[in-house]
Amino acid sequence: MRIDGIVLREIQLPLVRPFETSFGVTRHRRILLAEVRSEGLVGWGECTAGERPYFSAESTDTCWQVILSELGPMLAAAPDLEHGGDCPKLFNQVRGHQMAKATLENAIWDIEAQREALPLSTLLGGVREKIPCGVSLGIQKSILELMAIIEKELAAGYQRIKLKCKPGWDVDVFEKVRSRWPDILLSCDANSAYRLRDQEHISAFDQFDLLMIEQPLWHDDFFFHSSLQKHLKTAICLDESIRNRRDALAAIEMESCRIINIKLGRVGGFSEAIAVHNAAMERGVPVWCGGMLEAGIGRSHNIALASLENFSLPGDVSASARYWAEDIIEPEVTVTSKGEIEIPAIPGRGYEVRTDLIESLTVRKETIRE
Ligand code: OSB
Ligand code: MG
Repeated sequence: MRIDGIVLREIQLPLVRPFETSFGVTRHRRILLAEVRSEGLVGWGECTAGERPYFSAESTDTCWQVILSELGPMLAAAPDLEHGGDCPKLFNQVRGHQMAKATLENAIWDIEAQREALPLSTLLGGVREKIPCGVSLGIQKSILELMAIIEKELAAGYQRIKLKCKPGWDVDVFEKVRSRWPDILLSCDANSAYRLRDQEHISAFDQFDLLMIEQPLWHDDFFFHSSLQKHLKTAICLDESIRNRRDALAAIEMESCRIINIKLGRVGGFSEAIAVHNAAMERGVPVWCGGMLEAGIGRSHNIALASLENFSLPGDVSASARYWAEDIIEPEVTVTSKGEIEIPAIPGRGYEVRTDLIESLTVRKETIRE
């Protein structure tokens, strides 16, 4: 495919309510969108980097810089690009910067699905017609407020509740939630808030029958998660630590986790996400699709990815309205009363991009051509 041009832009979008994790509070998103034009088709990519480099080393601004100065020009000049799957090799010389790479690679898959007139999920090898959904609930001002939110999300049908946690917002919270809802699928996500000295404290989580404890220790660690997992009944799930297939293999081999969260941005795009998925499936390790407070384009890509067979646990991909007053796609993402998202069965990403709305939200824009 010939690349005719890439428009990189930043949009700003306020969240309907703040989202607090152990690493900070997000109120407004600054999201990069890549619009790749090729032979009459337009593919979209959404960058999942945070505003600050707190989840990983990348941020909205590092991605802007790397796409403009390195990856965008490489893509615009690519001699014989045919598939989304050709991108990792094309970008190989640039080390790291997975979220920046994913922004462009995913746009190429988006184009390829249109070119082949296949639903993106089918192009990726997906087998599901709908995906099971959970919600990720940020740290709240009080347990009472959290309980009210859980009540609402369960009534909406969501199949799993994930609680963000950190020292001081963990055991007491799990205790209250578990005693009110003894049977729900419940998990927690520490985003690396604990250290080895907390091992006894984390072991106390075992009494709450959690589906998993997500990323309790360092963002880049396998070794100490492996030793912690030996002391826990509850499965550890790794998020931040898994940047590629090799990481997944190491984590599985070392028994650093029993479940893997796959995020498109964190692993560098659809190709590597599929590779992580396959490696985990071959070894009997279930995966689920994580979220990064995406707007509609990223959300639609997550939905397509989660149609693959081994995405057997409810993920963090949920309805647009939980995050946005108005999403940048049409229709917005909705969840059935059974807590499922139906995978669009139409060619491409399955949702229209609202270009006028995007234009009005744009705060900076650059065009990249060969
Ligand atoms: O660790 O899964 C995470 C949001 C921002 C950064 C990291 C994480 C999250 C979430 C939200 O948990 C998931 C969502 O998009 O709903
Ligand atoms: Mg996480």
